[in-house]
Amino acid sequence: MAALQLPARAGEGIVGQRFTSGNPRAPVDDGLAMRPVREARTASRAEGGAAGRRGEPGAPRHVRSPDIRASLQKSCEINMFAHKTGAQPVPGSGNRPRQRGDDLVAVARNKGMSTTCIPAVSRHAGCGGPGCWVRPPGGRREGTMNTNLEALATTLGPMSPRAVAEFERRLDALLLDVGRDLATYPAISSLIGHAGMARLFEFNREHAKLVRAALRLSDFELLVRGHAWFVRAYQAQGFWRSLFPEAMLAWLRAVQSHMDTPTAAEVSRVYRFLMENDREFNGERETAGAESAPPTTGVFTEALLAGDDALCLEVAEAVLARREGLPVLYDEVLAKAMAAVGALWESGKADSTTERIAVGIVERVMGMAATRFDLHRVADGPRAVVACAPEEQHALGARMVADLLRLDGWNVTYLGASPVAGDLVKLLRRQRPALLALSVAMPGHLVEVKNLVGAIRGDPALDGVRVVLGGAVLQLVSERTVRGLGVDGGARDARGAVRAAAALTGGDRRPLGERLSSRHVS
Ligand code: B12
Repeated sequence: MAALQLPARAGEGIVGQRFTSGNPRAPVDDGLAMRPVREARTASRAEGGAAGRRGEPGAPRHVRSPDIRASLQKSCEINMFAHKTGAQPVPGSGNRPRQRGDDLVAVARNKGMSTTCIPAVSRHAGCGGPGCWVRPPGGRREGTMNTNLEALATTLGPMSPRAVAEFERRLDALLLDVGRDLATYPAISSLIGHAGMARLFEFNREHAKLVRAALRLSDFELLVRGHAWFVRAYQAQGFWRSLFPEAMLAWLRAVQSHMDTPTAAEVSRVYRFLMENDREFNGERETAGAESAPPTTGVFTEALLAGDDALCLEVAEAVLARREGLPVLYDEVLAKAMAAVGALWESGKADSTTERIAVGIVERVMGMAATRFDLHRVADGPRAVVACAPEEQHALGARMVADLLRLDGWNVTYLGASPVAGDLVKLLRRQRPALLALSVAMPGHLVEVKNLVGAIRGDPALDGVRVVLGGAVLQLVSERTVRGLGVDGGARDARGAVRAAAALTGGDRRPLGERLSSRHVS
């Protein structure tokens, strides 16, 4: 097999192609994250890689190891179970190759649940195809409020490095001032409705991080998308529409009183823009946030929202019984169910307890799933550190990436949520891993990524560390912005993370499924 031609580390103009997803319709879905599309496709066919699905020409033959036989038997049992309980036999148990979702059809019917939602599990994040409700990578819909404002917002930048630095330096003082200003505003309690002051302060803090990210990364489209999200989501949390221009006015005043005149003038442009276009940021008219309305949910999601941990575990077992069960469970069932939970929270249809219960159940499911595979440290495997970005609390995705890398033979150190940047760099110096995988959900934390990557690049001892980025934030930011962070690559799901890791570090080129199935223990 021809050796992979890896492009130089940065700036070869293929960042978009480095970003892999499990999506069969995505430009590159073959684990060859670093190659140009045409080359990657050809090689993928030659390797009988992920492009060759079962039953298709060029697909790898199904290796019937005892483990896989056990899995198949388990799937058959589920089909038989559904059959006996009077449900339709699961299609595909005969001649047709089994489809993703079949096992779930069986479980759902057995539970007397609707099956119309099942296809949700067979769709990949960001494919933009019918039924896909996750924003396609960098995608937005033409003619929406966002598109117009995003175009307009590009005229805001770039800001001078001095203005950006001063805004960052004064951020705590600005936050205090804005908080005080709004808290003493006579009508504040009517403006924040039932949300409470804590929510208002959270809004101020998150807003500050967003503006800081827009300024530092010079991405004003991100500012528009982020602010549109705030207006939509915080209204659903109880804020009144008219709070937003009031809050922007408080920021403008604080900027003008705390910053030097020339730099204040630059940053004021941002606040004037947000105030002048306030009516355009009306949550009602915001349609680009397609993620807020999943048309399909799925059995797992229904069970998760109902807090039915037993059913969640049952569905997960059914998914695990398939080939590539763990990656499918992670990327297509758990991640999508959690995105649906988030969409409901964002639109005010689910509260924070539903979200926390869902996190707890997903953690249990992951704990169960991990016992079915050999995830022990591979002493002689390549080393990886997997962590959230500093300040980032969304850790489930990072944990999934850590599990799949372990499954793929990596020797993983998992740090989880919110690592301290300086300590992370010290750990990298001690361990000298081949890979650092960083997970980010909130756009504000991209500044932390940029700082961290800067520290790594500036340290000769860390020359060999490749950095891959992933997480929900990739649905919000442009390729240009990701490129500007200095990372080596990335992917939109956990399977893509494994492929990108292999591609970046010259790892195993066998098809992912083949590599993963060799570590199935039950
Ligand atoms: C659960 C949750 C929380 C939990 C997290 C608990 C935990 N232990 O992780 C808690 C309650 C702490 C939380 C807090 C907040 N959250 Co929250 N949260 C979520 C929710 C519902 C699910 C996240 C999740 O676990 N998803 C499942 C994982 C598996 O998905 P994932 O991270 O995307 O990972 C997949 C891929 O991205 C990829 N991947 C992930 N990491 C990596 C890394 C690499 C290297 C690679 C290659 C790939 C990769 O593989 C994974 C598997 O496919 C999301 C909704 C959503 N759409 O994501 C909101 C969401 C992310 N949260 C949101 C917000 C606003 C917040 C809060 C500000 C407010 C709040 N009260 O909820 C705080 C901020 C916390 C902080 N500073 O980080 C918003 C962010 C919106 C935005 N545009 O900024 C979201 C999108 C909700 C929404 N729809 O509005 N949250």
